[in-house]
Amino acid sequence: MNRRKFVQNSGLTALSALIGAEIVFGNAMPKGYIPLGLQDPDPFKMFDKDPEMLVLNDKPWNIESLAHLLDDRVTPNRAMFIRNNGKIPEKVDPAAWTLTFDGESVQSQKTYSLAELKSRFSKHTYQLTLECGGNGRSEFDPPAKGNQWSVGAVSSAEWTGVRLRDLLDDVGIKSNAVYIGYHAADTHLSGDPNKEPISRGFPIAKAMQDETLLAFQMNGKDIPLAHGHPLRLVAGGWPASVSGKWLTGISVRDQVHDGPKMVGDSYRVPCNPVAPGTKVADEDMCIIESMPVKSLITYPKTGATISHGKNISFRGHAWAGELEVDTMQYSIDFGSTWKECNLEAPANRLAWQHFSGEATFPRKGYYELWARAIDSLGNAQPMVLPGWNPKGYLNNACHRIAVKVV
Ligand SMILES: Nc1nc2c(c(=O)[nH]1)N[C@H]1C(S)=C(S)[C@@H](COP(=O)(O)O)O[C@H]1N2
Ligand SMILES: [Mo]
Repeated sequence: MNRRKFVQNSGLTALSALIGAEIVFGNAMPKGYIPLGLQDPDPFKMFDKDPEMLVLNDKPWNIESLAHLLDDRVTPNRAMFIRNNGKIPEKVDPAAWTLTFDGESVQSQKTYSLAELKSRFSKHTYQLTLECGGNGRSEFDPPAKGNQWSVGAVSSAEWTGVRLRDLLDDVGIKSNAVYIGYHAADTHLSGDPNKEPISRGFPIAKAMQDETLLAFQMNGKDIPLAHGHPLRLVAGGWPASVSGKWLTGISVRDQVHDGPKMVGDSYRVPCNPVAPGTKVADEDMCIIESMPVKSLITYPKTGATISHGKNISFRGHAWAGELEVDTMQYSIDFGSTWKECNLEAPANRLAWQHFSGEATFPRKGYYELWARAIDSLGNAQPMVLPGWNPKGYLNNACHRIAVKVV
């Protein structure tokens, strides 16, 4: 029975128990009425998120983080954005969970229990940066449909699991394998059980990387439900949409995977730059692979006030998809001049890198601190919005914070 029907059919005593307090004038409630206290679950409590985070959508749940909440080196659950395309599965039983490998390019279909996965293959832990392809979408003009993410759809947690590669070796794949596609237990918003909300994937070469995991832990504990409990595909450095949550299947394909959100404008951008608002033909759209170089100032919080004569210490993280960040720069004069600041090596490949520095301001007044990362191939973040695309992906413009010196 669905929750709404259950609540509607419950008597006063049961409703009071659900709310956790006696409904004092309960006899005056219209029949079938759902008390507000049960209509609006507090998403911050439900998902254990920082109450400062922003709910962009509740059907499905999409919750954005803020730059200053992402200050930790390893992102805790409390500050991690949630991006869902469908409904979070309601019944998750790790003891009965299975993962099935199928598709044109497996030797034969094979199913593993979660327990088997954990006991038979070696465990690995990596810190992996996951950024939604649509992070930064809110700045595009003409605007793009979809969640209006600002800068907070990125995380870098520690994921523990087994290597997808080890499983593919165990299953046995044919030499014509080119791509994998994931299948998951979340359900389509329409309620149609035969429709997948999302089923994406990546080329075999990405599947074979050491860091591509079938993860069952995040930050040393069971993965929180909203982030894919009990099993999740995690492939850092690519749009986070390839990291399938609530993983139930992997199809090994002899062609580019064609599940929902692999085609059309979804996670694809014009192969060559186009003028804003252009209609782009399907064959001129390319699948997003490695994410572009980007950075985030996580301290201080934008709007910081400091007294004149003091230096301001700042810090944050930088990442560059499959590449490393090579140089980190900052500017206090709207990008006219840049100075280099400290940049650390990543904890491992595909983890974000920490930067820190001290800025000196010449006199009292309003300033902006801008941060710019440059990757190992010399690509720098653009100071303003990069190339327009129909769905507003890949905005890697420099992050900026406001600073007042008084
Ligand atoms: N099964 C499933 N996996 C999914 C999604 C989803 O809706 N269903 N959303 C994807 C998208 S678009 C993103 S950006 C990331 C978000 O991961 P998070 O919610 O753990 O931060 O999960 C990806 N994996
Ligand atoms: Mo995403």
